[in-house]
Amino acid sequence: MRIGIVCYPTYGGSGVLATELGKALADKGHHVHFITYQQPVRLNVFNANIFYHEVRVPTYPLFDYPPYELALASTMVDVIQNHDLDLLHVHYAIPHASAAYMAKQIVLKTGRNIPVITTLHGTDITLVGRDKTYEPVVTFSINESDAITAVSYNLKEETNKFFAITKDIEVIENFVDNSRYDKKPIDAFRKVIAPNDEKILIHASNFRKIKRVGDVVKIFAEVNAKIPSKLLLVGDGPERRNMEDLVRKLQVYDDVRFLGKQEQIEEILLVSDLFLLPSEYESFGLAAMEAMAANVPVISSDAGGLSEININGETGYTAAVGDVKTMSECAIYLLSDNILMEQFRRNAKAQAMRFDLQNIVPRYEKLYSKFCRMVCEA
Ligand code: GMT
Repeated sequence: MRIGIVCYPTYGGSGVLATELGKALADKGHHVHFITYQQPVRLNVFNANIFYHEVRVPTYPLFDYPPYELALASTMVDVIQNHDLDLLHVHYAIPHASAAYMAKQIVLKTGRNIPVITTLHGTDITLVGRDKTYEPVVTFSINESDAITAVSYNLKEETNKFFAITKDIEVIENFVDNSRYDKKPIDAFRKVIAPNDEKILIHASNFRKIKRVGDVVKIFAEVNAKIPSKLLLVGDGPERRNMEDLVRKLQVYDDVRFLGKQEQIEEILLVSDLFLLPSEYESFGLAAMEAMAANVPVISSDAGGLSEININGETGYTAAVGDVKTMSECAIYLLSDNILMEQFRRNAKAQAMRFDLQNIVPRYEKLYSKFCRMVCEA
């Protein structure tokens, strides 16, 4: 098939998932056309089946707000027509679903009905989309999509709770490419971070308030008081500065490393012992799933879809949002018991295997075939 994928090209989970999906589809022989305003960060391989179309937004002195959505819709039309696309798959509703609706209407005038599949990822529904500024357009464009998917049962529920959705939402969970983690941890790397064999705790996110990185630091300070340990903070964002202050205030500065944005996160995860994700909300928590693929158990909140992937007492532990005490106790308990730790590592990997790309990508292919047939035959 010839598939157009629209996503955010940045480090966020929705862009990562969309890019990994495109790469997996290209490996299976599909032609994948990425339509984004920048080369997606995970699009770092050459594959003859992958095409990249940059959305350019011309500026003009009149525009305080350059109309990105129009440029995106026009680029979609161009790619649909000139590359004979079979379908468009847009990731993150805002503004991708409404731009896709517009593109669909334009090509409809030329007698072509292109199926549009919208995948909801989280904040497009739970945070941004619910805002009255966007809600009517989000509801409309989701309903106008030929198929809607959500990355967890929780997100499906949240979407139906807050929007008047008239179609069934299919849950297709996020996936991870376990083969990327099939390598030996680099001992020298672990030695640099933890020269005295300290335990390595890790967190990765976009450092937005919703991630509660402050809780990560507080949990680490509790652990660090009992167990020799290091904390790796991967990513960057608005809370970074505050976190630097907090690690100083809690006097753990020497044991915390801010690594910034990292492309090769698997190398870092493979030397880690415990992943922390105490978020206020996660529709899924792809970062935690990537940790599990690297045999790393997870201590997380039980918000949103997190308890669908992090099984309490099996792949790690979950606690209520903000319950730093329980999360710290669980971390200390697990890190203190090598046998339990080994079991949790195996459980985490088994969970990641359940969410392996080999199991999930065929579900998207099935959906594509179904909607291509339905829309073309209509
Ligand atoms: O977590 C973020 O702030 C980024 C956001 C995104 O849209 O890239 O992540 C969302 O989508 C990911 C991929 O489906 C999910 O794993 C994250 O849980 C979800 N984030 C939230 O729901 C807050």
